[in-house]
Amino acid sequence: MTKTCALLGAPIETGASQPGCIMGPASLRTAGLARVLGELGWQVSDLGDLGIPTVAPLPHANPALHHLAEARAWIEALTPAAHAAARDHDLPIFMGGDHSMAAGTVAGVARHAADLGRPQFVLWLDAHPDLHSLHSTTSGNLHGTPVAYFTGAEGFDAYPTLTHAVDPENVCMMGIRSVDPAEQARITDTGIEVHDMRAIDETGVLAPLRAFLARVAKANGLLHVSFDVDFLDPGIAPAVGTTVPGGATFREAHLIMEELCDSGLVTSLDLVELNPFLDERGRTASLLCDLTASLMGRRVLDRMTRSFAA
Ligand code: HAR
Ligand code: MN
Ligand code: MN
Ligand code: MN
Repeated sequence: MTKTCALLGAPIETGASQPGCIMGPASLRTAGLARVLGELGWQVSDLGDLGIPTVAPLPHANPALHHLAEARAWIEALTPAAHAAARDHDLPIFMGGDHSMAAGTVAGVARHAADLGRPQFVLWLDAHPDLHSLHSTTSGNLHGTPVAYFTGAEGFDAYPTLTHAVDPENVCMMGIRSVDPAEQARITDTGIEVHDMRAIDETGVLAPLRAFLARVAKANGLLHVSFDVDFLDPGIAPAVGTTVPGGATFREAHLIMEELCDSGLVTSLDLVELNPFLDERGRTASLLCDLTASLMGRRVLDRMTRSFAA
């Protein structure tokens, strides 16, 4: 049966310090994401872009916070939209937008998992763990907070009440290389599985990924992949406001996507933090399309029939 994929744009940029992510969904469309997935045999529905109404500023005990009211409104819009997209399609793709949107997309897909009576897992591909609470962030940039929110951490009274938290044990992070002290403390407290870039240098990406996928399969879990552009090395992916040197290479990133494809376990995807204002002739948007194609079936060889035997 033909598999269905939805594209849903979330042009949010108020969670990041630099403007530009508002153009992310448009850039992914221009790069041909729908066409590429259609050529791979997916039935693609572009659901357009979500939006929020104009909101009044929300005061907060942490005076550093930027655009709290907008973040709250985006989560309110995204959570039911992500829930419906996960219910109605085999693989919804949420096109950002900055990473604050994952508070809503993951809350929504986790609600769908709960409807099915199955656990929700999250693979977090990022330079950053995004584990601040609204009280611990010192930059006040809310793209640094979604994982704490969707794992049910304290300190989110100003965000919509979370109905279905993801168990921190069901989260796996790869590519991490910029961690603030409050985030380190939360990693230690929760025991979230974090493979920083040093670990990837030591083991490669496949061993930790396969171990995580085996856990997802054993639990009959749903798997959401949240792909932050700054997971990639800035040399291949310049279109992001928060570049950190020493990121994933072209082949490390494709190998993760190819392995995820072979697993058949991925049920939803975020493509976030693409800032087209910082791109070079669309190369980062094109790379994201190609990586998504690897996740969704593009391959060089038909490996099932490949054989080195005589
Ligand atoms: N931890 C830093 C902060 O809270 C940087 C957060 C940057 N976040 C993203 N998303 N780019 O991963 O300000
Ligand atoms: Mn589904
Ligand atoms: Mn992020
Ligand atoms: Mn990041």
